[in-house]
Amino acid sequence: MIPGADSAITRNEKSLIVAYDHGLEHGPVDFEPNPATADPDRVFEIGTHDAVTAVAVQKGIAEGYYPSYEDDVTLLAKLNGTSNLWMGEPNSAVNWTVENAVEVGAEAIGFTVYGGSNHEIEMVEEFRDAQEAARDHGLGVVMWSYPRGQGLKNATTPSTIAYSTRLGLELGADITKVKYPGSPAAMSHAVTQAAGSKVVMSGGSKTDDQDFLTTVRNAMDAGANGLAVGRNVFQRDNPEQILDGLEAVIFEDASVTEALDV
Ligand code: FBP
Repeated sequence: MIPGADSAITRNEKSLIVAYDHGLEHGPVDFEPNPATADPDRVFEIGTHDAVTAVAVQKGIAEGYYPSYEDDVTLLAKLNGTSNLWMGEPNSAVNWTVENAVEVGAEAIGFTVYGGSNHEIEMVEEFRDAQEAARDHGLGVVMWSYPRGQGLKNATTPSTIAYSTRLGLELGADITKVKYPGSPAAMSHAVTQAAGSKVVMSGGSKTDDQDFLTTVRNAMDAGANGLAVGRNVFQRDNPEQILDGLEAVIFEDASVTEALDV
């Protein structure tokens, strides 16, 4: 990690990234709870909320929609991604280059690595190329570190999540995005293993306000640097309202009760 490489997508060392690559990763089913969010314009509007430090999208969405928001939204280019139609061992196609992302206006890149997959070696080598190109262009690097594959499908055990954050550190990510490992103690262990590189929590499937803000509060108390969230924001009827609460918890150190009241 290079201190400050991620400064474009952090505020006071913390991040609130809105992830919007779900149309590729999960398909249109993720837009059903809030159908307006099938329109990327709606999610870029959500991304103009003061709390949001970056919006993460795939190439086609960036090329087609980001030009209208470049003054108000920081772009995180999610470089690889695979559809839910793929039934093989976990893998992720590299869909655009860092150079192309820079042309569109990206200030950071995002890259998934499925540690433990039969494709881990090639994914890590692809990450190497992207990480080094990002360094050449002064872009921050966020790793979606999601161990899975073979006997390890969707593993969120404390030891696996600690290994996830460590992979991010070892391979040169500035920020590593991991699933919540289930308890503050487990998150704290994962943060320790990141050894000063940043850790953000993945939002996961939609939960109610109290549960979601409590998990985020616990992650922050365990030393996490924020959140990269999709469904728990854009599937809500009022995404801006939960962003008000997240802003309070992540940037203003508010309690859950205070955040529910903003
Ligand atoms: P959520 O906050 O909706 O969980 O999104 C985070 C994210 O990493 C997205 O960027 C991505 O589309 C999705 O989760 C992938 O989740 P999975 O691979 O576990 O289905």
